[in-house]
Amino acid sequence: EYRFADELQQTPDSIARQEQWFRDAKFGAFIHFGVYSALAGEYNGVVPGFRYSEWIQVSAKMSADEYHEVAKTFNPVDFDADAWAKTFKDSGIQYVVITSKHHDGFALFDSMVSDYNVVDYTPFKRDIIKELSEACHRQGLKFGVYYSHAQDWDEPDAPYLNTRTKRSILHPELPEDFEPDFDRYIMSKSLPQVEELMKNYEIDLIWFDTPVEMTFERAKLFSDVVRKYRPNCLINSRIIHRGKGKILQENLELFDYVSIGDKEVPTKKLPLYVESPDSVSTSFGYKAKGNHHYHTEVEMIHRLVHTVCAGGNSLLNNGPMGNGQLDPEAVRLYGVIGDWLKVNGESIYRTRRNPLPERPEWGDISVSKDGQTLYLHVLEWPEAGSIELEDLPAAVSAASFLANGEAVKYTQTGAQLELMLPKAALNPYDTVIQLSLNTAL
Ligand code: H57
Repeated sequence: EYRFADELQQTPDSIARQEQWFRDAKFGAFIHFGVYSALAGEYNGVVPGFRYSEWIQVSAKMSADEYHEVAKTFNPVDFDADAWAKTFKDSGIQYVVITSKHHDGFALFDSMVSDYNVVDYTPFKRDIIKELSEACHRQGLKFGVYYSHAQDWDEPDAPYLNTRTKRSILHPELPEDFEPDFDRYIMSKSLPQVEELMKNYEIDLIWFDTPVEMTFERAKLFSDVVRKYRPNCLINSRIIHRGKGKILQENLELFDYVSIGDKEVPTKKLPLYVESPDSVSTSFGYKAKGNHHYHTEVEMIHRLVHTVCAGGNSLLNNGPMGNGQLDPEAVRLYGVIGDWLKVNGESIYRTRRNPLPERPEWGDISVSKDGQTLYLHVLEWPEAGSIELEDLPAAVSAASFLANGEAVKYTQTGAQLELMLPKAALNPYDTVIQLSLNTAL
């Protein structure tokens, strides 16, 4: 978990960049797609216990050469960027972030810097980043790329996250006295590839991940190249910070918003604008076998609501399959969220974090940007027939269900509000009540 000091201040530039679209968007799709998608959690009959299928090169102890043999057969023939973008659009998603290069080092775009990419290295030969960026923009979706700027298991010079990732397994051909040189890797691959992405594609956001051995000076090289080509492109905090620990004020010039821990759902309101990298399942990459399960419908909607009410976006991951089709269970769960948003979207999009001091025990609270409308998300329907709100520093002028506009009976005594509710919830996941206020909060 992150620790946030209340006095941290994002730069005016970062706030302005976020306000262009990001703070209103709330719901994005994260996509983990690559060579590992085709393995689907299994290599040579072995299903490693580690839950993330995108880590199979390490968890199945594959050398880089062995992984290359799999990469050479990567051929997602059913990939249809327009079909993906339409599915996301129909589910209420506002932006898409796809792995342009994960820790395995394999790029999903046409790179002049390294031919270890989908166009030059595989029979598929199509530029997935180009096709998907264009399809997303045609649908009016913002488009972002994940890029692993520090870890790269294909490059002997790149640093590793932990001791389980062994250079001697990935690169047995290296002499024993091999001295890795991180800056040589940055200057020869990761920095020039980020420059290619910025120059050659329409990119609205870049999602760096796992900044092992990332100093301020190194991270600044990346933020400078992003700012040089695409001044409006958002940068996430993992350019320099991991998904845990303390955020430093002096690093806030390097990024625009904070990525909290993987699959972390914020439980209290947060001082900086955040994004939660969530997933529909226990893995990010597609997994057909092994230690793996999906979230339920109710979990999905509650996770989105809590994230938004704490002051952030949910970047909800799906792992497409090796044939290029989306995972049907991910599509189904996105659809459930999308159907709920079609009725209740006003309580999510363009809202701001809960302005009251506490989160109520029956659910959570968001507020319209102008502070005039509170949205009460009743996540646990009360058996008692009523819910209460304490410490409400404004008079209520009207209360109604967002889904059908029907009035909700209430009594207000000072800062104490009681709402009388029917026996049954209007929605099995989250029934939203909107309160009009006489004073903006
Ligand atoms: O891309 C997703 C997510 C957004 N961040 C990545 C993940 O792949 C980083 C996750 N880091 C997880 C992690 C922490 C320790 C090691 C992995 C094999 C056996 C054990 C490990 C790997 Fe561990």
